[in-house]
Amino acid sequence: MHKTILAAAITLLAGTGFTAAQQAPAMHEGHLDQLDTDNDGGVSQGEYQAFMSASFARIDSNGDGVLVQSEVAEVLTPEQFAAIDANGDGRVRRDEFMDRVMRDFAAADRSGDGNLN
Ligand SMILES: [Ca+2]
Ligand SMILES: [Ca+2]
Ligand SMILES: [Ca+2]
Repeated sequence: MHKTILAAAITLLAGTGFTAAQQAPAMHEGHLDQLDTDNDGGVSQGEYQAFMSASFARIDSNGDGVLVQSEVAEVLTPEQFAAIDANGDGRVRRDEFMDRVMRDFAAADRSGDGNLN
């Protein structure tokens, strides 16, 4: 799950200002490199959070702080959307989104050191 949402977010943000510092973002195995903004070889919780926060803002095309199915249609499958929509009201608030992706971060951080690498 975390990989699909993350991959969707990276694809979405490729070519936007967020990745402007990268010349030709590698879209292969090295996905996480794009999130490693301090280039220490790992993606910290803060780096991940900043990326996902930017992703949320990017997906929220009308800027009302809530994602609805029509906004995520090109990014997430209905199943992914439903998984993020914790209370099942068909709307994903920023806190629902961040809660979900930060739990994905924790799940992905197998070594538990607060860094993905
Ligand atoms: Ca880093
Ligand atoms: Ca919205
Ligand atoms: Ca909701």
